[in-house]
Amino acid sequence: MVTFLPSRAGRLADVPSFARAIGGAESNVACALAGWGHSVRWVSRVGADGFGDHLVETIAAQGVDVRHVGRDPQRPTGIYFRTDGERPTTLDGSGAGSASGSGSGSGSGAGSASGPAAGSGPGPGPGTAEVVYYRAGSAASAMSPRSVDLAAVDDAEILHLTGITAALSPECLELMRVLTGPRAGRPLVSFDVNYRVGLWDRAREGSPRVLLDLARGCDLVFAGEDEAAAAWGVTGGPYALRELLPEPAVLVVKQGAQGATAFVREDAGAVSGTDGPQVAGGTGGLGSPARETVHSVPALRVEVAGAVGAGDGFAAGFLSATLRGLPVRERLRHGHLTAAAALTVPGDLAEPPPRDLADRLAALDAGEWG
Ligand code: KDG
Repeated sequence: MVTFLPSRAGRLADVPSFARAIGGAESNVACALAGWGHSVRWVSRVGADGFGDHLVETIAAQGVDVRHVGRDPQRPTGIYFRTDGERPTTLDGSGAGSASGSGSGSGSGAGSASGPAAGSGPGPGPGTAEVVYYRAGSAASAMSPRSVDLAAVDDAEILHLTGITAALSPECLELMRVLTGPRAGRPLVSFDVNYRVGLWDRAREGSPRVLLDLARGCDLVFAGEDEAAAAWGVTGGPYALRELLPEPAVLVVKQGAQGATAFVREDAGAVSGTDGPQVAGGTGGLGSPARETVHSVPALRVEVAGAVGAGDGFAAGFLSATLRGLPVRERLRHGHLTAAAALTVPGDLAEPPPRDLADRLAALDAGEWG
């Protein structure tokens, strides 16, 4: 998506101008991974318009393979505007707790409307950030199992998806069901729940409950405690969420200011870790509870310039470290470090921390972290 960032804080109605930037959860993750030299492909659809050109050119310039990004001559590229709250924001490195937070919290605050201004209701009070989407009927919303080349999607070690795509249209939801479903040659599937309140119409089929079904089909799931509460009504901490979502071999629960907790099943294959205490989990399905390790890492505290995109940074850091086979604790730390980098810039896209520095920080002793 093209993102418009406000020139100053205040209500959308009062902001005089906006700067163009790029956003979009999946492409944010792709750019961060490419920044560390991973080979990354972004598969999507944008309009055959100037905004589409801008997205494709900018994302390609980050080193991402964009050859499978379709151009739609009939539909526009999705865009959105957002505002900054009036209240200064101080966040932990996980990105939780802001009006628009998208960090190691869930980012579920983003989103007030899926079409032009629809549903945004009365103006927000001071301190409340607004997000207004103009994406109903966008090129991306027309993606479907027919328009996406499955071979291009599956030609990867890890396929990363987010719940935002599922909310865009019934066709997109159908695509997400295919991508998270069983099929020959499926790579490991990673899924960031990314519950965006404004994109879901609870009344129609496809309420956020559908995100739970999609998550159950994936190998590695990122979920914020706050979004799990909002979307599925589950409260009670990471173990309660694990109980609700026992299927993924790896479940990362983002706990905002507290940090993040990863549950990693022993039989997780390529995404399993070797470190951490073994605990018996009731997660192995009928009759055979799988054993799993549980790891918690506190978040970092940083000065926040903008919270949106921090959750994508977290996912990118965790995925990069997973691809490199690092211990689970270090995967979580890479997640926090990359989220922290995203929090310190106003837009979604931040330069990821240099890899050697991040590796050194991620390997610190427990007492030195934070
Ligand atoms: O995670 C950041 C995204 O929320 C933002 O870039 C825009 O993809 C977006 C969305 O639909 O909210």
